Amino acid sequence: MFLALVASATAAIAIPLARAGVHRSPLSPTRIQSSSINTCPGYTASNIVKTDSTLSADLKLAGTACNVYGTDLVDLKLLVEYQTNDRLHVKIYDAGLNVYQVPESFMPRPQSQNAESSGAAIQFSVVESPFSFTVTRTGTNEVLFDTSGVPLIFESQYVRLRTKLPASPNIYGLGEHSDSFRLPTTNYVRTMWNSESPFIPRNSNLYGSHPMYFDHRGNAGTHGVFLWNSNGMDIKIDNNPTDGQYLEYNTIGGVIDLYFMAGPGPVDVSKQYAEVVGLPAMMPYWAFGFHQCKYGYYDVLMVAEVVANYSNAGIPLETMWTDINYMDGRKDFTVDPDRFPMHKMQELVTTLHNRDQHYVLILDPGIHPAPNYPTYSRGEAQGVFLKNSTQNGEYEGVGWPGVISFPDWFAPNTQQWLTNEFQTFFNPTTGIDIDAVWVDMNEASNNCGGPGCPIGDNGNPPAPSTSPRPNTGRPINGFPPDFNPPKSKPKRQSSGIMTGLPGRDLLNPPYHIANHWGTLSDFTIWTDIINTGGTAQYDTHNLYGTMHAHAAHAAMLARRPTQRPMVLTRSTFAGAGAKVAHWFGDNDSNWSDYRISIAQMLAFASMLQMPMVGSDVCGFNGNTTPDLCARWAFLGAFYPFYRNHADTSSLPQEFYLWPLVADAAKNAIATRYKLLDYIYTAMYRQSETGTPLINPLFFVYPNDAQTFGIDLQFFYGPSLLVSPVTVENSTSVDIYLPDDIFYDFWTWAPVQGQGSYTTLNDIDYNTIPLHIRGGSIIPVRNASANTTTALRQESFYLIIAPGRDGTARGELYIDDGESIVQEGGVTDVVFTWDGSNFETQGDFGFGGGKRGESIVVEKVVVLGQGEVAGDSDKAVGSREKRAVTVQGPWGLGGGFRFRL
Ligand SMILES: *[C@@H]1O[C@H](CO)[C@@H](O)[C@H](O)[C@H]1NC(C)=O
Ligand SMILES: *[C@@H]1O[C@H](CO)[C@@H](O)[C@H](O)[C@H]1NC(C)=O
Ligand SMILES: *[C@@H]1O[C@H](CO)[C@@H](O)[C@H](O)[C@H]1NC(C)=O
Ligand SMILES: *[C@@H]1O[C@H](CO)[C@@H](O)[C@H](O)[C@H]1NC(C)=O
Ligand SMILES: *[C@@H]1O[C@H](CO)[C@@H](O)[C@H](O)[C@H]1NC(C)=O
Ligand SMILES: *[C@@H]1O[C@H](CO)[C@@H](O)[C@H](O)[C@H]1NC(C)=O
Ligand SMILES: CC(=O)N[C@H]1CO[C@H](CO)[C@@H](O)[C@@H]1O
Repeated sequence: MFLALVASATAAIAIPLARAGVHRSPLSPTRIQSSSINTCPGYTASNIVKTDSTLSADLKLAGTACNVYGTDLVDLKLLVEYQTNDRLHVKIYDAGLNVYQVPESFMPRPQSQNAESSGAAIQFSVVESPFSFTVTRTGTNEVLFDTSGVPLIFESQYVRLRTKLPASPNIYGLGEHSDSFRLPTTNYVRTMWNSESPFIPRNSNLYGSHPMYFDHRGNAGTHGVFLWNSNGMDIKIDNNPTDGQYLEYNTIGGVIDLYFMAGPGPVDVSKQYAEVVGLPAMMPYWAFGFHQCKYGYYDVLMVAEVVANYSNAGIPLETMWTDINYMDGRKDFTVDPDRFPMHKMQELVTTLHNRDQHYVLILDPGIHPAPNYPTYSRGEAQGVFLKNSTQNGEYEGVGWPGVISFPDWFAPNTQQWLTNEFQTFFNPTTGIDIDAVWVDMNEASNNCGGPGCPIGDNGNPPAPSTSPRPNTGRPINGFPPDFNPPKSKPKRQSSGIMTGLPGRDLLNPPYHIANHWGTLSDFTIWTDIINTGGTAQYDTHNLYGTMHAHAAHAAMLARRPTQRPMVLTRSTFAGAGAKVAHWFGDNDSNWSDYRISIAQMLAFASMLQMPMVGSDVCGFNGNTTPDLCARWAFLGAFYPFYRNHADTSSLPQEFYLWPLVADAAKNAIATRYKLLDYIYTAMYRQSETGTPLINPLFFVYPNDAQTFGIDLQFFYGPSLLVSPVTVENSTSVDIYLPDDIFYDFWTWAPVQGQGSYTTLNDIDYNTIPLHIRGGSIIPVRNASANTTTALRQESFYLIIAPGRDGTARGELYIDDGESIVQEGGVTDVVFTWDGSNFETQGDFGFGGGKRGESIVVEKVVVLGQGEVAGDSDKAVGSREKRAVTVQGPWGLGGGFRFRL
């Protein structure tokens, strides 16, 4: 949630007036001093040394320094590594090794496997003077990257590198943003600077930074380019008659540390990117259940009431969340003694657990420096907080509890301190036994970022926020009857190697990135604050949220060492998916944000290797409407992470509140749950190989140019095409069907795609257009259930959807759903269909676990075999006629086969 906006409506927090003005102003245009930037001399390469798998060279400034946005560095080094046959690493860095580089402690860089350049899929070549380089695809000589357009600029506070692109390129990625999935190619700036961004403004930097793009060229292949640089930057995509089409990096620090991934297909690029930043973390099975949250559940009874109301409405609720309302004065690791007393919180969690439901609480990074607050005093004693750069005291900002100190994730005791706080407060017997944790505000949000804080412009210190706390006067005693069921000092920056050049202006660098708030430090930790070890927030700002989330992950792991932790974080950096999940922040209850949520999911899940993502269903800010919420309930059922969440100032939007929405949600959740093992299998595959669980259409049809821009339809898992209604009050949607055979998921009718758009009409609010791609075999649970635990007792059936060649293939992975090490064995099978023979092959190790869960396949239905093939009649009862059913049951204790 966003502090300032809420505060202005309901809370007593002081927002300096001048700053409030800043954040409403539009983007300040980047100041390009074009008169002098054109005089930059570039570099000359010399001493080129080649080995079978590397190339190195010295780069020397080729003339008089232009010093446009800092001081030109005279001596650079070039290092090129053919790391694998499909991955090329190109690094340009200062010979003195002073310039900041993303620390290995944050994320280790991938090791080179020393591939031979002669066998590599992409080739590097260098031009010595003026220095430039190209990367080309072996065999076709397609030029993928070419920096010869303008000279390299490498200054103390500005680095520029430009590559030529083909005309009208298909560029994707560069998250996090709320722009189109295929990025604009004219006058487009993607700024990387993590920021709290209420209403997820378009054309702006949002909560995360992932300087990774996909360049898809249809038949000519797909490649990816990742810049391993955490500094603030503008990535510009533009064209003009002189320079043609280009992409240009403009960073305010760091080095050029590029990874080229050769593809040749889009899925290959995703997998190769996972090799660079890490395979995504596997999530617990229950995390795919339906989640409910709202900022504004003002006491523990209300939380219980929501749970009870979901059961009464017959809408399965897997996990209940509580926002900052539970805290005492908004302080982490405390409970409001009146509204959320510890003993009632424990009763709540015990009851939820007895019902096989789960519970999650929020934490913010900022810690209120209060005298009788043990979390703070323990942290202070261990030196875990960022120090003020001008004085010896702690650096202070403003957050929900009022004044806050910020943990320094680079300090040696910070992890230990946080782990101890988790062990104490979330202790299963003496504390609150949460199942996952949610970390917010970690960009880091600072309601008083900028000189003059924490004393506001009006001269008053900020007051703690206690909003909203309506005085209900009700005693906190019994839950609703229907809730209980029958069952150290900072170091200076110049000391270290690669920790940052000395003498820079860390608050106001001469090159202004287009941060939507204004200056770098606005609404965040001042960028001149120095971390333990000597790096500056100026350089590490974009890592803050991920480091917070990683620390929470380690702390959760310490609590439950054998179980997969789930951590949901708002702020991310490239590679965060290796440990944590993400939601897309404070969107609006609005059709535009409903639509853009698909593009955001596509970029993160399919390209940026952060598959466990989703937007707040029904919208966070503002009031939703029943028709939007009903449609969103269904769309959200096809996000990997499915949570309804709203702001405190928004009207309640639990699914049970409107019959239209309840009806939609019931079918949406039932459909999601029946397909849960299918998506869990896809998630497992991504966590093992990087193969994405969500796919844009062009990942499946890379040569079909009509798919390249589609961001309102997507493949959920490898085989299910989701085509939601995207317009208010509409009951129709134009969908693109590639030239292939599909089957309507609901009616099983075969649908021949023509490589064109077709209009679907009469789409009720309690359904969503869903097509199975021919060539697939999908495992489905026979029936849905009220919890994912109960779901696992349901048997399976398989749907075979033959492709045009008559064959089909599918997979099913089953494990115990939560353990890091699967001691009970796993089932990981491939189903194949050759047109008449069905076969199952793989491992059959999962025996049903301690609860005796189902591993039975009841039946197999083969689509496209029935008498009414081609009929798209939706009449109930005609479905079975469209398929041949082969009745089991078969146990998945071993393979089974049959012939039709
Ligand atoms: C739960 O349902 C009851 C009965 O419909 C209603 O009065 C109450 O407001 C609901 N509570 C919440 C928090 O939705
Ligand atoms: C789910 O719960 C509802 C009531 O809360 C109940 O009517 C229904 O039978 C339950 N479904 C299953 C499959 O247990
Ligand atoms: C830095 O420390 C000085 C002296 O204690 C204090 O006046 C100032 O407010 C501090 N600034 C921040 C941002 O904490
Ligand atoms: C959606 O946004 C538009 C434009 O900002 C606004 O006019 C409209 O009221 C919003 N709709 C909802 C449901 O909030
Ligand atoms: C959708 O329907 C509602 C209720 O009838 C109406 O208030 C709203 O204006 C309609 N929206 C559009 C875009 O037609
Ligand atoms: C499968 O589900 C249907 C209802 O959806 C139920 O009638 C049937 O008994 C179930 N089969 C098994 C074996 O559980
Ligand atoms: C119209 C809409 O979708 N709601 C808002 C969501 O956020 C964007 C970016 O701020 C706004 O432009 C929309 O008005």
